[in-house]
Amino acid sequence: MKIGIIGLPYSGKTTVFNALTGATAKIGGFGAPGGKPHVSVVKVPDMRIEILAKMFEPEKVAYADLTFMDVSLPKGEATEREKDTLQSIKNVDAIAHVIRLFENGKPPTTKSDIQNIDSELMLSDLTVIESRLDKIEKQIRLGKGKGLDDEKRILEKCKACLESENPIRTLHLSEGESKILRGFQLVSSKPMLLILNTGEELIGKEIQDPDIKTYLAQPNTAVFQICGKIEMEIAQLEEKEAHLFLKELGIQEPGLNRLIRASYDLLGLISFFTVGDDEVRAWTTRKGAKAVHAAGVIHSDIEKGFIRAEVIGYEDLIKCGSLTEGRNRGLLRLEGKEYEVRDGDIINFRFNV
Ligand SMILES: Nc1nc2c(ncn2[C@@H]2O[C@H](COP(=O)(O)OP(=O)(O)OP(=O)(O)O)[C@@H](O)[C@H]2O)c(=O)[nH]1
Ligand SMILES: [Mg+2]
Repeated sequence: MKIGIIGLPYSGKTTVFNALTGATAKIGGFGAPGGKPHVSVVKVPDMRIEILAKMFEPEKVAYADLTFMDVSLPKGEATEREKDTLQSIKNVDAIAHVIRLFENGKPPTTKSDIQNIDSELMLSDLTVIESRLDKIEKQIRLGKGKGLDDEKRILEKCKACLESENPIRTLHLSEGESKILRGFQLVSSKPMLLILNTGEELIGKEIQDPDIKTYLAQPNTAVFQICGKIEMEIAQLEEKEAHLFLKELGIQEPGLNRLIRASYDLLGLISFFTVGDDEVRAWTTRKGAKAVHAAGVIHSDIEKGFIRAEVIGYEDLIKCGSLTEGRNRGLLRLEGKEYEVRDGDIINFRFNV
């Protein structure tokens, strides 16, 4: 999974990026050298993996991972920077928009910052959609419009949404409609995590801002609060020291852990596990995914050759202490293709290639 961090200049994108990933990218100096976004891959912390590793003592332990991309771009023409930013986030799964809530001589301008970035995203999508609709109409005039009806209808629906100044993520789309739109990589259709980057004085206090509340009521939108500056400093300490520091400041959990939960919720993701002497591993899939699709997360051959899934819930396995005991108690059971995977399921896929 990939999350693109965007925001206005000096909102603290790189600071937040460093806080979340432990990277040491340069602050106040735009992007990485060469004009590329900063990229960092972090493992998704999960206590369950650690406990399963104790039970199975595997050769290898693999966590799910998450890629962050900080799209702080080099100084240049404002329009060029915008274009590059939009290009960079076309293939992310979610957008994290960093908003300055700390004072930097000027008080925060939350509402206009949110609107500013959203307008950019919407304008970019509108251009893509209008250009495609023009082409479709031309095809229709030439009598070659067969099979383009669905695409035209859904693009018109998106266009109307954008023209009423709502991002596409606020539309309720069917599975089929989403599929048609996927190829366009529309940036305002991506789930949005608003990152409220606060000053130290707001650590542990929930921000009460009516503009943020209104925004939050939209579908596919979530809010996450962090004091980027402090958490960046903490992320650069040794683990033990970091714990002490967090405690002292009254921060319950490092930003990364909280952010991961927020993004899993926002994206409707769950984890399932595969276990064995060779490897204990976490995988990510969507809430509501069927066993056969979860198999496809591991390998397309397992999806194609799916026979059955042997499943036990995480809590059940812990209660039983082993797979054998789980089987004896009937908690480790066989499920078919249509079984809906639950968060924490431990699965062994039986398949045929
Ligand atoms: N007080 C305070 N200052 C912060 C915080 N986060 C960032 N800053 C300061 O804001 C300035 C810009 O931070 P960056 O992280 O470089 O911001 P950016 O959004 O990546 O900036 P560009 O890449 O240049 O667009 C720096 O001077 C930071 O020290 C914060 O939480 N509190
Ligand atoms: Mg930056």
